[in-house]
Amino acid sequence: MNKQIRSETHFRACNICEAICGLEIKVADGKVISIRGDKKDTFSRGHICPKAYALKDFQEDPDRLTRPVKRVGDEWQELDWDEAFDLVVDRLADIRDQHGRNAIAIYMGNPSSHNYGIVTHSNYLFRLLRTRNRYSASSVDQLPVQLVAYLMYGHQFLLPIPDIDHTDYFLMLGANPVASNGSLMTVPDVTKRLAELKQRAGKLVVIDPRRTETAEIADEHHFIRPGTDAALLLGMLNTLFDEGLEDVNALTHILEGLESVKLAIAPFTPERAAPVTGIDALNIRKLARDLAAAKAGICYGRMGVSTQAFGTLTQWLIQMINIVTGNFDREGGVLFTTPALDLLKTGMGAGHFGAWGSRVSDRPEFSGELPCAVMAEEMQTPGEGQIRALFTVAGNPVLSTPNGAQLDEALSGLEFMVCVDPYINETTRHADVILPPTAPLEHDHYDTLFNVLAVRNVARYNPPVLPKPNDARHDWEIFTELGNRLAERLSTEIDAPPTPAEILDAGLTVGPYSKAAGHGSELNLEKLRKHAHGLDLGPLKPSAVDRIWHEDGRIQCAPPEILADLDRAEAQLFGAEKSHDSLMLIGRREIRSNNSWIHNFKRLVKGKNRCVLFMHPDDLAGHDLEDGQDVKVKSRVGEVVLPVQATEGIMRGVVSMPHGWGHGRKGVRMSIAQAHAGVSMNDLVDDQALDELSGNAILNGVPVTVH
Ligand SMILES: Nc1nc2c(c(=O)[nH]1)N[C@H]1C(S)=C(S)[C@@H](COP(=O)(O)OP(=O)(O)OC[C@H]3O[C@@H](n4cnc5c(=O)[nH]c(N)nc54)[C@H](O)[C@@H]3O)O[C@H]1N2
Ligand SMILES: Nc1nc2c(c(=O)[nH]1)N[C@H]1C(S)=C(S)[C@@H](COP(=O)(O)OP(=O)(O)OC[C@H]3O[C@@H](n4cnc5c(=O)[nH]c(N)nc54)[C@H](O)[C@@H]3O)O[C@H]1N2
Ligand code: SF4
Ligand SMILES: [Mo]
Repeated sequence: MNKQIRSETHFRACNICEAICGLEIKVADGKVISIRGDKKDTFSRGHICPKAYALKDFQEDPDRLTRPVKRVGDEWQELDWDEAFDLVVDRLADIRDQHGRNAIAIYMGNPSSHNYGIVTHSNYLFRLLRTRNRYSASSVDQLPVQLVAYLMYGHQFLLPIPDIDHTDYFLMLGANPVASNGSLMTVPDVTKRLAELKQRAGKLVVIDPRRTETAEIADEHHFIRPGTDAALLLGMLNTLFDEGLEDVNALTHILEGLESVKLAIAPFTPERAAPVTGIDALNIRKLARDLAAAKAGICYGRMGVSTQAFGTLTQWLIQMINIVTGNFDREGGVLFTTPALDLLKTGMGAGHFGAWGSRVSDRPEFSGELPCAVMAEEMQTPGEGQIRALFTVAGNPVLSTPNGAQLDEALSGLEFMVCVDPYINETTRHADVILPPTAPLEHDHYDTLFNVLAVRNVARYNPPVLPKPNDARHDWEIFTELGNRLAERLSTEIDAPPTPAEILDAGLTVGPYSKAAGHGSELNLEKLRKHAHGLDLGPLKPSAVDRIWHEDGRIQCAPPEILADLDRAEAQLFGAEKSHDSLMLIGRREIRSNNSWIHNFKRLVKGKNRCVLFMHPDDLAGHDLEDGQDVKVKSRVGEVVLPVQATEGIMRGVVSMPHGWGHGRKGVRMSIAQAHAGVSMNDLVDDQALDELSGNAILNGVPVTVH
């Protein structure tokens, strides 16, 4: 007779990507038996993608570390937590005593922002270190977006978010949400929302050097030469002024510097942008006119336009185009969110820029972080302030940051390295000590950051799905423990922090839906607990007049740093002779990967090899190459070999490969990933070529040759 297995059902947001889908997770006998989309989730409405099952695979992965380990030669020895914490604190304190505080570097990776315990507690430790060598995945990602928000609106996280559900015209540059599920636009179920846009007779227009999954469902798609979006947007803004299409009336009283902008961009006509971008002048004018004519429209650009040579200029132009067309702070345009936990008012600093430069090549800091492209040179160049030790949290910079091979080499020369990470991967294999946290389903969850970026105001708290194993530590507990011990060692007094849930509760009760803010009923943790499927707090609403962070309450349209960068654009984008020998390499995301860390799960890597180079058939023919052949791709800094795949879905002169592969390095202990190793795109990305203004990496538009 079959034994009846009693299962329990849990609701939990997925923490893998920015879409934060609600999941229904069934558990029996302490094991996950099914994961489905939560149909009752107010925000994601049952949406789910194949990556969600990785939460089960992650939980059960025999390669995942559950106890601290110490490297002894090529071997790893288990430690108990006490020993591990003492070892780490001793080594860090010694190095700090001997070489000064900047000798210890910190790198924080992407999952840090999906893990609220890391958001609330990492600084409990890191502020004690007071190092200027702080790095994160931001400088291979959205740094220009934050910098522009800081300069224009006064706070690095005051970001206008596309009101996708109410727009009539969505102009999208360098983003592929159908594969990525959206970014700096938390939008579960994006494909359905884009279909709804079309049902209301709205339009989706995509600008991308590749005909992506998103371009496939768009009304219009224009190929663009990689790295030239600033020229396109300059041509569009120029058209808006030139043809009198401005519509800033509602904002006039809070706009500062609009006339300077008009003057500064006057030389950059669509006619000049056409040969640079490959989009003809008439189409550039039409894009500007269509956006201006829409009842409510959006101009939005993500990875493809943030990680290019003029990333900051491009992100500024996107803001300016939304402002000038009247779509900034308009329903159906782009708006600031009103999150239940208002990070801007509870601890997230407004930011600062250029307060110091990196030691070796004087790249500017932003909000206390240096560009991660300089990490290796800061490790390898002797002198005072040289990095001797590295602390990584939820990051894999060897596969994720420019010139990964050089960083790989630099890590092997460090005196000490500690990683808070569950895996021995391409980066953490260099560690002296690895401190593995509990798995996602073993701790509670709140999206501190992604609720700030969501296309609706929403809030959702989830208790743990599975019990915390004996003798395991959450990420936040690791930081608390290390912080306490380091404080003692440094004879510094610190107050023990509350738990993440207590911090959340306190934040909610001073937030915009609290009694303190005039709401009849208090939104606190207790109330959130009663709404397992999330709480919908309504659509985005105009609020800019009260929200601009600058002291004078005005939007700074013409930050001097940015206007000055127009000279560089004139010289390098419009003035330079184009080389036609090399191809331009761009990146690619696909639905079953998430950066570098979910290739160890069989169901996500099975099937044909995805780490291939896309190339136009004409370029293949021009290079005497055949579809399916292995090719050598070379850049200034490195070379990789991978199969080439012919496709007409990519612009001539452009090739594309995904990042996050390259698991074949010696010492990695992720058996399935190693069996599907691929090669790393970042072995080709140049650490010396950056967006000069922000220091952000250029991951798109890397000159390469293919043999
Ligand atoms: N060429 C190229 N390079 C790119 C990009 C690109 O498009 N092209 N994209 C860039 C972007 S946008 C990003 S965000 C970066 C990502 O760069 P990284 O953040 O450096 O890399 P990830 O692959 O996200 O590595 C995540 C690490 O976190 C660990 N981890 C997962 N969950 C947890 C957790 O809950 N706690 C802890 N402590 N650890 C955890 C994993 O084991 C893994 O080691 O890559 C960038 N690099
Ligand atoms: N499945 C999956 N989802 C993810 C991730 C993942 O790795 N896999 N990573 C997550 C992370 S960390 C992030 S930051 C987001 C990123 O989310 P998105 O930005 O939406 O994703 P990408 O696929 O990087 O989109 C960049 C697009 O820019 C195009 N592009 C390249 N160069 C240029 C250019 O010069 N101009 C223009 N106009 N376009 C260009 C590329 O062809 C690509 O289609 O995705 C998140 N979601
Ligand atoms: S789209 Fe993102 S958040 Fe949603 S299930 Fe997939 S990985 Fe998770
Ligand atoms: Mo990212």
